[in-house]
Amino acid sequence: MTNKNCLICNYKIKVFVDFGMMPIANAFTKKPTTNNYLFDMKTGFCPKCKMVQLLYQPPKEMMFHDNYAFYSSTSKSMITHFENLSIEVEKNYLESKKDLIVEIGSNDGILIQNFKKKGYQCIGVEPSKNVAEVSKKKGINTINSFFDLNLANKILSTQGKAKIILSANVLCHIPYIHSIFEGIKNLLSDKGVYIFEDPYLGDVLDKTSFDQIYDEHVFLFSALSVSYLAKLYDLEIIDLSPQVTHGGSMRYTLAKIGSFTKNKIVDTIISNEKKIGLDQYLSFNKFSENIDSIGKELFTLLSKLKKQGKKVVGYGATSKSTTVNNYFKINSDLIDCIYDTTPIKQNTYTPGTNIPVLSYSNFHKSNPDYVLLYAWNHKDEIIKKEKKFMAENRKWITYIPKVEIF
Ligand code: JHZ
Ligand code: SAH
Repeated sequence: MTNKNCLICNYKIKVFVDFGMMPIANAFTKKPTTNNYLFDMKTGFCPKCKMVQLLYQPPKEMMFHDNYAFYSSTSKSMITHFENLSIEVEKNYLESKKDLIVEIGSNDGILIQNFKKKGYQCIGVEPSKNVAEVSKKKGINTINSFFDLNLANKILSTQGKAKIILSANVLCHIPYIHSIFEGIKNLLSDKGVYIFEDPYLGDVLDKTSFDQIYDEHVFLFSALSVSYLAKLYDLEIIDLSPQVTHGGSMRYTLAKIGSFTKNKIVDTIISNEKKIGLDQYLSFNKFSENIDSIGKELFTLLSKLKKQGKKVVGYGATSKSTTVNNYFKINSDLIDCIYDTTPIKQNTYTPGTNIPVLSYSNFHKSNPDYVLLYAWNHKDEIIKKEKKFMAENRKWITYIPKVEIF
């Protein structure tokens, strides 16, 4: 059950990595099981509009529901990142406290809470009930639904046009992206902006961060593919800003064509994308080879450490780890357990590989020899936090951009 044509422009997609059957990345189970829902995970490139995408994504309700396992505020550096984003948005685009700000995929309120504190009119749209509840408890007006054209029109008829529409690590999750863009086109005021950020294709290829590919991430954007998409809705990219978050992201600012002066960086980044081949199918062959070498090296290293009787544990039961573990066949024979700070993930088993996920509060008692850093995108924050503990003759293992012990 795969889609052979591009979700953006309907052109025939060219496959570049076939991950095989994969579980839902955040489907942690209460008991070990071999009975997971699996889907065929293939990644493809559209030679026409340059969009990188999954050929199939599980139904949205299977991924985003009443027990969604990812709570945005588990990272201190992400809290700071979004606070800084709100300062920039206020400085560059907001004019009056009456301006309406709508955030798509507001999760526990990590971003929109900053605008609420500043006294702006705010709406968060968040379909996963448990995280939406956290946002509601913060006093944020949160609509517990999926954003689409219908919801955009409903907000428009009750609240009027939005000055700012935001989404962070959300747009790349949504296959019905045409409905989202139609909704944004209607809801956005003529002098409004849609600002979103998502993992950046350029970084994914450069760092071989293949684990950004899992069920939730149906798209991997570039400025090239986003500008094609925006144009279909009379929007254009007026600004781009590379971010270090999630291992390398891009912040895109979109507005109605002609309503703002375009920052020069937009053309610079687009020409650079052509230079590095983000518009060419051939560029993805190397990526695919790199993934396989990382896999072989990581599996060999973990098997060797196991034979030597070393204790290896994981750090951060990330969504990304589901791709790593399932594609490379890393299970509880190689990794004793994974420690994580998120209560809903604790005392569960990883999807498809049944590695126990335990409370972070036990990490320091566990006395590991090696710690596999699944949450590599939070490396700076985590290394700083664990400096003292890891100094006691323990080593980190990473696999992005290459397998390394440090
Ligand atoms: P983290 C999720 O990806 C899913 P994930 C989603 N698809 C997406 O795009 C991004 O987020 C935004 C834990 N942790 O941020 C918390 C510690 O235990 O890499 C999390 O479970 N100790 C929406 O899941 C996990 O690690 C710590 O000190 O790949 C991190 O998940 C820190 C910092 C985190 O996102
Ligand atoms: N913005 C936060 C949350 C990212 S998690 C951050 O950057 O950390 C992705 C969120 O998007 C989830 O909470 C999920 O429930 C939500 N989501 C998925 N599809 C959506 C849709 N159609 N409309 C709004 N939110 C959606």
